[in-house]
Amino acid sequence: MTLNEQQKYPYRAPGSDVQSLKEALVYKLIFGLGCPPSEATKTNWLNAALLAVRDLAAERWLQTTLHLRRDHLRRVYYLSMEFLMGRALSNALIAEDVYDAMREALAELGQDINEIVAEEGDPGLGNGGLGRLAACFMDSLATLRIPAIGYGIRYEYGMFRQVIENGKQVEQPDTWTEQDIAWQFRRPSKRYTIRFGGNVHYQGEQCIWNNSEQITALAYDQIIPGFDTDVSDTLRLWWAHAGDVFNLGDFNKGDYFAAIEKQNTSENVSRVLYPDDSTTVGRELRLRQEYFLVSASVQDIVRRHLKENDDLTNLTDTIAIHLNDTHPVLAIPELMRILIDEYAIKWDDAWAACQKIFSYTNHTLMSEALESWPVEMIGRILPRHLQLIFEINEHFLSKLREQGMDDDFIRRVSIIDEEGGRRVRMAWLAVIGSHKVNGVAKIHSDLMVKSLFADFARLWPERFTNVTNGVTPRRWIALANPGLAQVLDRHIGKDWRRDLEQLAKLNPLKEDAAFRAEIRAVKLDNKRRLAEYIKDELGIKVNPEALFDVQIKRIHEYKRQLLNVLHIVSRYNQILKNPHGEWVPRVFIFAGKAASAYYAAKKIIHLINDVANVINNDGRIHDLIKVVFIPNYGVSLAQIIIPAADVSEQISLAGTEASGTSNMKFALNGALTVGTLDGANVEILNAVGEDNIFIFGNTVEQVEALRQRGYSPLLYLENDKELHETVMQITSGAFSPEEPSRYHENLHVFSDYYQVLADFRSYVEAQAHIDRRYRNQDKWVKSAIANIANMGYFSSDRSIADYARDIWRIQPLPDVRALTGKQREDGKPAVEAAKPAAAAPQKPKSRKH
Ligand code: 26Q
Repeated sequence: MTLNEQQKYPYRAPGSDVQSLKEALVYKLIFGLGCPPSEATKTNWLNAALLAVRDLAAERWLQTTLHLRRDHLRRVYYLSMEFLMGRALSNALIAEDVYDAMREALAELGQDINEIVAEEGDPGLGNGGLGRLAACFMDSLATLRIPAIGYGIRYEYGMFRQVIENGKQVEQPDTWTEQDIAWQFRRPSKRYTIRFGGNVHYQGEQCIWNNSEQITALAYDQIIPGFDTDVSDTLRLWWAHAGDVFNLGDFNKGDYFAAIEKQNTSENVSRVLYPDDSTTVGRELRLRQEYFLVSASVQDIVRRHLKENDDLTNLTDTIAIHLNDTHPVLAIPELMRILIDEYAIKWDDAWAACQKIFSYTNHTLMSEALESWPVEMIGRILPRHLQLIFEINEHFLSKLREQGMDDDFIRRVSIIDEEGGRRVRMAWLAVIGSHKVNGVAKIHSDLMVKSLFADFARLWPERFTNVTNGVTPRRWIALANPGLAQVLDRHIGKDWRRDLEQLAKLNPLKEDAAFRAEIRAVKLDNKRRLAEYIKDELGIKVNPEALFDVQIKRIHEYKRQLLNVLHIVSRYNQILKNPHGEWVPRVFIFAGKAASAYYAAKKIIHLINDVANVINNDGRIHDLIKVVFIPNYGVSLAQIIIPAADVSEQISLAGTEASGTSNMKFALNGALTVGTLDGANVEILNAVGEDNIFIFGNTVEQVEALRQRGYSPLLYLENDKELHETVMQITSGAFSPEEPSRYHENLHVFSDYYQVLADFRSYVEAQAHIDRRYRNQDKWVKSAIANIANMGYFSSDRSIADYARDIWRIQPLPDVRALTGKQREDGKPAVEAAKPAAAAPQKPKSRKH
């Protein structure tokens, strides 16, 4: 807090030593939660710990805000329909550097920190990669001292809970808000009216939007503490409240239930996350959700700007808004609406501002996942925005006509798709309204300008760029793999947490047998931890000495879990034929959710479980293969599984996986990748070297050539006996004897859109190569170390530094401590910079390693 603030409103800042934390825990239990310590449940202790560590973070958080307000600094706003944050407590303890102190404090109070940490639910406010990327980015933004606010929706029901019944996925509601999470601040004063429907008319120049249905967006804030810095950022999640629709008219008519019903439909907006990341559902409620997020956020952004500045003339200096995929792209017409209709700014000025302010990340090239909405639906729900979209399009197209572009080109780049029912192409709107558009891995960004956005890349080549994804080393090593973290600390120091390129120092240690033994021991420990989890959850015993082969991600045809299953079945067959061969015992581990309406993906889950059931119970193979499907994949489960993996399966059809991010987490934790030349695998290959990764399968060019020629899956069946046998077994019911036709027609192997059969042989060869390599443990561990050592580039800190420099043009905040030191004439550091002295021991020196 500032000096003035401290004098005016005296307070005692919390301490972070063991004794202070103990006192804080007990204080929070009694006075925060009204709970006698002797009767406290694990959840009570969890909430007390969350409140105590929140106090530690809150001061720096407010300080960041005051600083920004005073200096009118530029901020980044990251708009995303999804944030998969993972558990908050453990992360905050790491960021605040009080993990060990809190462990001791809890222990002295008779509590085990592991149990308390595990008590916290894992808010599943996202589908997969895109949502987790947003979370890694928030962590890096704060750590890099970049002033930022993430905006999202506080869904009442996040991603469904997955249970497996008789081999099949069953979805259960995720009621995460029932566990009252002490980490978030409710902000009753931050509320905005969001309008839907109604009609528009003009009064002179002025456009009026009337008779709309209205709901209220309420803010919930979460502190994002940066690691080893005095800066904290904010995640602001919006929650829908019916508020004003509870209208007097209905009440007076005595129609109490009509009023309640209306309230329910309005509040539906933040009720549930759409659990589908593959096809755009086209549901009206989803469109309402997108607008709800966008409208609340843009209103909040403009309000904040006007609080800190006199008018809107310098808006483009103070804000950068980033669109995480097209889901929040209505932010563009929403900002246009506010500037033009509410602040009477001229069209050209408003549009120029938008183009400076917005940037957009594309996460997929697959046409079925590209958003487009019927013109009719947007017109009904957002009549003013439809007008604005048409006008944006008209301005854009008329310029092209002036430049002499032909009709065919105009038709292709028009925001409105006129074929088969008029639709608004959201990606087109995003490209036209942004100054930068990026893909998420080199190959993906290249393909993006060659395929999806080829026409736009001809118009504006400089607009398109690449920012390869990254992952935060704080969660994905320090938290998930404490054993590895300790080894790293001992050998290369602690700085890798903030500067992941430090890992390169491990390269020479490959030759050190003692170091290799340490790395092996850590891996074995992690495998034991996972084996225990599998025993507890599934009752299946797996051998931690076996090779752990892992594929965990959304279940989707393009990710080709089916290819993995075909290999397992063919390996099973080979073992039965040659039981005394040199087989490396393997545990095949799967986890992942299928969209609830995605029939083929659900069938794949069923098949994995059927195959597991037969193989796991076949005594003839002497446990050489175990197959496990671990239910309810999410961030917390990933933290247990990834550090235990020997092999990471990244086997999507080349050209379909934009980047992948679990591939990075695995390699960073010393797993070797078996993968296609797709997404970030290509860059991982370059980083770790071809001896330390198993690449197989057709390239993007070969995939395309096969498609052009007319892909024929039968050809592969005819030419590969082993493959033929495997496919026939599955489709004739060898793994589903109680229902032999279960996989008759559902596996799509005969259309095989994702060319599973074409890559089968090369995949099986790569797997044989893996066996040979694994038998030479020394060589294997050297490769594992090569992976860890060369993953420095894939830190989300590097990604965010790229975005900050090339896209957002934003500087990190200066170190407040250093800055205030300079401001004083006597050269002494200002009090503002230091923690208040009384009862507030300065952050332990260990912070500065
Ligand atoms: C869209 C409209 C309606 C309903 C849902 C959606 C929707 C929701 C989520 C569409 C897509 C998603 C998620 C996509 C996603 O996670 N993509 C992944 O993004 C990662 C981060 O860039 C990449 O690493 C992955 O390759 C990419 O698949």
